[in-house]
Amino acid sequence: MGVLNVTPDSFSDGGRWLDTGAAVAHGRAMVDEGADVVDVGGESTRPGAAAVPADEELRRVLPVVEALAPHVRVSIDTRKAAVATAALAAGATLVNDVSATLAPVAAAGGAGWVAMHMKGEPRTMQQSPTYDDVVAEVKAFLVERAAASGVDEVWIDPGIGFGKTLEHNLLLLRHLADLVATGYPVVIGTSRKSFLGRLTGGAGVDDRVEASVATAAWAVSQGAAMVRVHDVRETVAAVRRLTPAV
Ligand code: HH2
Repeated sequence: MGVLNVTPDSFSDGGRWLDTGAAVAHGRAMVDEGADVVDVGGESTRPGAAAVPADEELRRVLPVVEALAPHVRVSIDTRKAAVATAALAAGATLVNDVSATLAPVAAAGGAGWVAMHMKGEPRTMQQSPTYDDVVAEVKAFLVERAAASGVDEVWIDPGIGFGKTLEHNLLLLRHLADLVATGYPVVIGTSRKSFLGRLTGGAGVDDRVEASVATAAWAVSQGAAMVRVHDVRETVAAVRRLTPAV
C-alpha cells in the first residue's frame, strides 16, 4: 500500500502532493513501482495535527481518487463518514480507518475496511500513553471491532505510533504473530515514523528509509498481509521474496 497524502502538513510528504496533478502522477508512479493499493488521505493524523473540515478534505481527495481508481485499488484514509462515502462513490474500494468507527460506511458501500487501533486522538495521543499489556489490549480491541463490523473484507492494524511509546511500538512489532493468529489480514504502517528516528538516530524523515524498509520486511516475514509505505520501490524490492503473495 503506497501512501499518498494530499495535505499541506503530513509529517513525511506534507505539501508535496497538494496539487491534484502532482498527486495523481505520484500515485501512478507508485503503481509502476509495485504498489497494489494507493492510500489517499486528505487529513494528517500525525501527533498534534489539527482536524480538517470535511469539505476541505473532500476537495483535496476526490479528484485524486477519481483519477487513480481506474488504474489501481484506491483506499481512502479518513476518519469521516462523509469523506469515506464520497470516496467510495468516486471509485475507492477500501476504507482505511484510523478511528476504527467507519465499518457501517464500508459495509453500506460494499467496500473493504481497515480497522486501526489508536489510543486517544491525534492531538493528544502521544501524551504518556499507558497500557497494562499493549499487545493483548490492541488485539482484543481489533478483534472485537472486526467481529462486530458486518464487513466482509476486514483488515486489522495495530496503529504503530498512534498513542504508543517507542517500547509499545517495538512490543507490537515483536509480537505481530499474535495479531496474525487472529485470522484477520494484518496491515502495518511503520513508514518513516518518528520511533524509527529514535532507534537509528535518523533526525529527518528522509533518513528513515532503511529502517522503514527493514521493519516492513520484518512485518511481512511475520505474516503481515499488507505494509503501508512511502518508499514503494525500496519496500517491494525487499519484501518481494518473503511471501508468495507479493
Ligand atoms: N499511519 C498514518 C496514517 N494512516 N493508516 C493505517 N492503516 N496505518 C498506519 O500506520 C497509518 C495510517 C500516519 O502516517 P502518514 O499518513 O504518513 O502521515 P500523516 O498522518 O501525517 O498524514
